[in-house]
Amino acid sequence: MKIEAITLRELKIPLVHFFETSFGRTYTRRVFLVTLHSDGLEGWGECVAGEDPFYSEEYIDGAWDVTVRYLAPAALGKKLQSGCDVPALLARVREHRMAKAAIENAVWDAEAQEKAVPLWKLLGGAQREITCGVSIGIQDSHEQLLQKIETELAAGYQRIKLKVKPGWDVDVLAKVRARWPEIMLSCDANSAYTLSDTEHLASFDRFNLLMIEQPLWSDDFYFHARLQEQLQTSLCLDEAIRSARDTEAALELGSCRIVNIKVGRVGGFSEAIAVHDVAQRFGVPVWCGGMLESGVGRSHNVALSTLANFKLPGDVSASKRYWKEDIIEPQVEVLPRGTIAVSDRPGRGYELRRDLIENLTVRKEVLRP
Ligand code: OSB
Ligand code: MG
Repeated sequence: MKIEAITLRELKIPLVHFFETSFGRTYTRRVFLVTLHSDGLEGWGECVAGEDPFYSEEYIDGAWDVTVRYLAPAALGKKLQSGCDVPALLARVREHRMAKAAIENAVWDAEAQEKAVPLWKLLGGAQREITCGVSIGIQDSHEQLLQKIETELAAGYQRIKLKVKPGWDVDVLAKVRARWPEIMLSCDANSAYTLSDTEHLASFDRFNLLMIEQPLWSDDFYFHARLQEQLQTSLCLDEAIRSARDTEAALELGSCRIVNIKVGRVGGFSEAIAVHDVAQRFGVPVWCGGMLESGVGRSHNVALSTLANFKLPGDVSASKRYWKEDIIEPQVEVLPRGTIAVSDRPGRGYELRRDLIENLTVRKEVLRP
């Protein structure tokens, strides 16, 4: 396929409920979508960068800028066979993985349509139903948190993940465990602790957590390995894993026993598959993380989660947990048993609601060779 034009779009969509992590609170998601135009086909991708460079160094306005100045010009006018060809095209630009992923994933999205196969099959998926968890942000009170957990468990979600930070951790986990001794429970610190918190983090062992996600620095493997030695609970890395090479380094060092894969964080589907394969070789399970995606990114996360080593419930939850109306049709729905059934339709398996997308668009730029 030849890339004839690329459309960038920013949508502004209010979240149904604010989302708070150790780095801040979000009420409205600025959604950055990329559309590739090729031979009458449209491939869509989502750049999952946040509004601010707090989760990682990428942020929407920076991603937009690097896409306009460098990434789109490197792709425009090129003839490609598949999504696998994209990393080489963009390799001259260092990092900016979320911006690159939006373009690469849009190529995969178009390729699946062109070949009339479901995207999940094109990626090498093997599971017809994926298991789902939820990530629950820091709340204004313990009561509100318990109420939220109750709602999500009633909806069928198989794993509850709580955001934690110093001051919102042991008391919260103790209350949740006292009420639900058996549920699959994990926590995510988004780098809120340091090695001097080792004893404190070791005290989480009594909560029988599935994992503690990214407790230490966002770029660290070595000190996570030192911490892992001191804990019974498995560590999981999110922020620190940016590539298959990172995954190999982390697993050789013993920095974690579980890996979170976010396709944006690692730069696109090709690298996400490579991360998955490395973890599989080490016998380490992976799960699909989330970045408060709109339906475009969400449908891509669903497709990725069908690969065989996605063995733990992901943060890939129903559209309605995030949005009053998602921009795809049907919405992503979670069955009462806590799974999403994967569609056999060609492509991403969800249609775009173009009128809604148009109405939500606050910025648009069309780029040509
Ligand atoms: O660390 O997994 C994270 C959201 C934004 C940034 C980072 C993270 C998250 C989530 C939400 O945990 C996952 C989701 O429901 O999309
Ligand atoms: Mg995380």
